[in-house]
Amino acid sequence: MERNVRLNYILKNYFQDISDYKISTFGSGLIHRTFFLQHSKGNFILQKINHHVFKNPEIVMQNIQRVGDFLLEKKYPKEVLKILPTLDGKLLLHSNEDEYWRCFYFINDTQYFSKAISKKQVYDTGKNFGEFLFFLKDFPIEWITPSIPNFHNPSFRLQQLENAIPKNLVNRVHKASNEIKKIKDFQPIIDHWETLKFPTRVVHADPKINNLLFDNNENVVAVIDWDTIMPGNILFDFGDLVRTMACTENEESTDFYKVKIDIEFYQNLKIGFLEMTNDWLTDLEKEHLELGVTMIIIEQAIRFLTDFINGDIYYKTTYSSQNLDRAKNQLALLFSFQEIVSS
Ligand code: GN1
Ligand code: MG
Repeated sequence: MERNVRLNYILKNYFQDISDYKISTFGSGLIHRTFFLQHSKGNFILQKINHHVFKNPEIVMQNIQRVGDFLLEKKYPKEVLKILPTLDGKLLLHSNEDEYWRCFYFINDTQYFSKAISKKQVYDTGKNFGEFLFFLKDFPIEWITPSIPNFHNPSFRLQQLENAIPKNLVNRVHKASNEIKKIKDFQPIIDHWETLKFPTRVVHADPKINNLLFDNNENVVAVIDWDTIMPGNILFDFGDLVRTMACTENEESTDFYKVKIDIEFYQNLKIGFLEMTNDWLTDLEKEHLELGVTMIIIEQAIRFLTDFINGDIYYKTTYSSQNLDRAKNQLALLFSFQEIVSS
């Protein structure tokens, strides 16, 4: 179908009148296709869900709805994602071309960043994110269905890499040999992590910097991208914040020698995060915050490298070695973090 005809078909499911609207691509997500839609009814985020990644989009939308209702009831003081249902009342549109679409109300007067810009910003982020988790602390785990099984599981991800190497589907393994070796050196730490028995909590699972909306004063207005909210280990959430907020370069940077942990940012983030979580995290969790950071960074490096070896089937790319570069970037960040924690 031609682009406009197709968009009109999608929009007709959401609005009676589609004679006048503006639409443009939006954001920097690596999974879905995201659009900013301006319509007389308001501003919206229209998204085509990647259903190869999220194999059950209905579950994703149901989770989001339940989390939103819960946060509203608890009087969570920040913005809550609000779904615009289709005209016939559905949270999700399954199109005649087997695509899955959804629409959210746009949160106006906000901005997002791909790299933190100030100590205040990272402190606030730690605190606000801690607050988000605090408000979800009593969310009944059985109300939510994991949208991606084994999403944060470094051993499982390492196994996926091990499986991809002998297949060598697109003949790229030789280009990744240094990174494969560096990753395999982490096997003992990953094995140790597996032996630790952390509590299962409701977590966000993708709290990277560009999943936070800020106002013009750098205050967090909303935690967005709730697709992966699921039962899990809170240390991955803390780790992902550090991975993306306390770094000197964003995850797309290819100036690998510049990719480092900013110690002051890291400390500020941790102070903010603990302000909201210290009272209710277990000692085991608090003792392993740093290991959580190591685990999420190594896991992210593994995921990018595996996708490079498999031929870029998971993450969006714009050039052929991008996933390899992303893995290199994450490994540089990991080594910088290790230097900090061992000094
Ligand atoms: C993906 O779609 P986006 O950019 O929010 C990924 C995260 C990764 C991230 C790396 C469902 O998130 O796990 O950390 O890319 N989400 C999924 O930037 O795989
Ligand atoms: Mg995401």
